[in-house]
Amino acid sequence: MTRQSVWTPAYVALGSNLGDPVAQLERALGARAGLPGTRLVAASAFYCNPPLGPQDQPHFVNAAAGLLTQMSPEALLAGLKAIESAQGRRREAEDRWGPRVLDLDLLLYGSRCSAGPGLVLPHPGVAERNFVLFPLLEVAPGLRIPGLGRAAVLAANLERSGLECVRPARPAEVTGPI
Ligand code: ROI
Repeated sequence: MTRQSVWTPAYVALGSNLGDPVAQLERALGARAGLPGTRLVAASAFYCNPPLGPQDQPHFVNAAAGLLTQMSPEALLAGLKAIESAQGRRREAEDRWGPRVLDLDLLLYGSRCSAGPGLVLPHPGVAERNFVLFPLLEVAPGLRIPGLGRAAVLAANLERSGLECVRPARPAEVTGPI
C-alpha cells in the first residue's frame, strides 16, 4: 500500500443486524488497527433502530467512526471490505435489502466528490438516513458534506425517534503506533 504523506479525515458508517450486532461493531472498531496508516479518532454511541427496507428482519445496530488516514479512498474501501469479510460477511449470498453481519460504508473522504465503480463520495444516502447522519454528527458536529452543506442543517430534516442508544460513546485511541 502506498501511503500518502498527508492525513485525510474520513468517516465510516457501521451497521449490523446479525450475530450479536454490538459485538460485531466493537470488533470492527478494533479491527481498524489492521488498516495501515490509519487512526481511529472518534466513534459514536451505538444505536439500535428498525430496519430500513423489509421489516421481517432483526433491528440494526448503527454507529459512525471518524478516522485519519494516509490510505487512498480506494485502498481504504478495500480495507473496510476485508474487515467485513473477516467478520463473516458473504456479499454474494445476501439480499440487497436483507440482514447482514457487518456493513462498513465509506461516507466521506476529505472533501472528495467522486463517482467510480464501487466508490461514490459522499456516500449516497448519507443525508437521508437518520441512523447514519445522527451518529456522524456526534463524531463531527461541525461537518460540511461536500455538495450538500452542513450536516447539522441536514439533520434538522430528519427524525431522531427510533434511534435507541445501546452503548454509549467511548473515547477512541488518540495515541499509539500507527
Ligand atoms: N436499516 C437500518 N436501520 N440500518 C442499516 O444499517 C441498514 N442497512 C441496510 C438496509 C437493509 C438497507 N437497512 C438498514 O443495508
